[in-house]
Amino acid sequence: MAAGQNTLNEIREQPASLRRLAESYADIEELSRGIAKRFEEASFVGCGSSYYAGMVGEIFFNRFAGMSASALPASEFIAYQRPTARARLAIALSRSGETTETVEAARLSRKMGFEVLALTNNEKSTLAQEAEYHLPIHAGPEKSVVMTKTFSCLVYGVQLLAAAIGVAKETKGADSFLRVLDGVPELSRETIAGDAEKIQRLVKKHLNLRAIYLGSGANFPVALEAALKLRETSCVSAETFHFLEFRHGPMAEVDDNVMVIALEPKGDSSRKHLELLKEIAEKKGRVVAVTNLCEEAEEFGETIALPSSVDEWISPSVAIGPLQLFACYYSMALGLNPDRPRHLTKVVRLREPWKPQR
Ligand code: F1P
Repeated sequence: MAAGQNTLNEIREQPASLRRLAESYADIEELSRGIAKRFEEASFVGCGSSYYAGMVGEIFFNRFAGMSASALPASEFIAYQRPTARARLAIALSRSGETTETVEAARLSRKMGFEVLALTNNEKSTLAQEAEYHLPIHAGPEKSVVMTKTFSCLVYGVQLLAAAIGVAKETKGADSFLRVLDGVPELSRETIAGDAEKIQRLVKKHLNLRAIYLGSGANFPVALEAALKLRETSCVSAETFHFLEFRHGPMAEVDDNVMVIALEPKGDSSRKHLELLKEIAEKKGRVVAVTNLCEEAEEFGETIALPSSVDEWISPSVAIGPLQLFACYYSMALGLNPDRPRHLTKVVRLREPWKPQR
């Protein structure tokens, strides 16, 4: 199979994976009601892309599920998390369900008296077997080392779960958000079926520039994931900042050797974000905005279009698609194979699992 074909296929398969997930989560009300009743806090843990999906989960749980939530890389959770008096659910995210730190974080959670909910793409995995609750993400097999459709499914899974818990708790806005989430598979299809040739042209135009990604709110972890995709597939460095933090230092880096990829679905802070992007362009930075505010953004930069109905809340499981394509084409343009990046393995297993001294 040609280099990159697995990754490309898996990116394109994600609307179907998301649809399968939506169908299978149609009956999560009972689990959600149980969580709503029994737990006050949620701790998301994972590694790499799965950790970033957990960061998305933190934001949606705080916003819609009416639970106080936090996210940590599994290794940091093992090192620094302490028991709490409040009823806590640990939510462990992992494509493989076998990553050493994530499995150990789940075991430690249970020792500390938390219960564990696992979201994985492998029902037979250690994590799925050891957790009190397991929600499969139904992404289908992923051959590429890098996560694409599994990331989108993890994100969509935590969005659906947050909304369903919110409905059980009668949290403001949860009901209508759950209905809007129905549209995600179709919006993802529309977005990915967009102008692939344009993305390839943008890659050629911006190859070998320094890469900076910007995002805000629930789209900040998506910007982290987009940058990680570029790093993993193309072996280049890529930084990520919260939108308006960019003026507080990083702006000094901007010149015509810098591309700024901005994740800007319409949202409450769009006007402020567009002002910043304009300033970056005035300093000769090359702006590429993933946005549905195309008319405004095209005054100073290039755009990758999002469907008009995608707002900042629905965006995380939709807008990542074209950025995955960008990273994949970038890698191929450099003559690399995004399916099997150097130095990376699909599952990180530590030879001697690190156990905290407690
Ligand atoms: C986590 C992960 C992946 C990454 C790489 C190594 O895996 O960090 O995000 O792509 O292949 O492992 P998992 O716990 O989600 O299986």
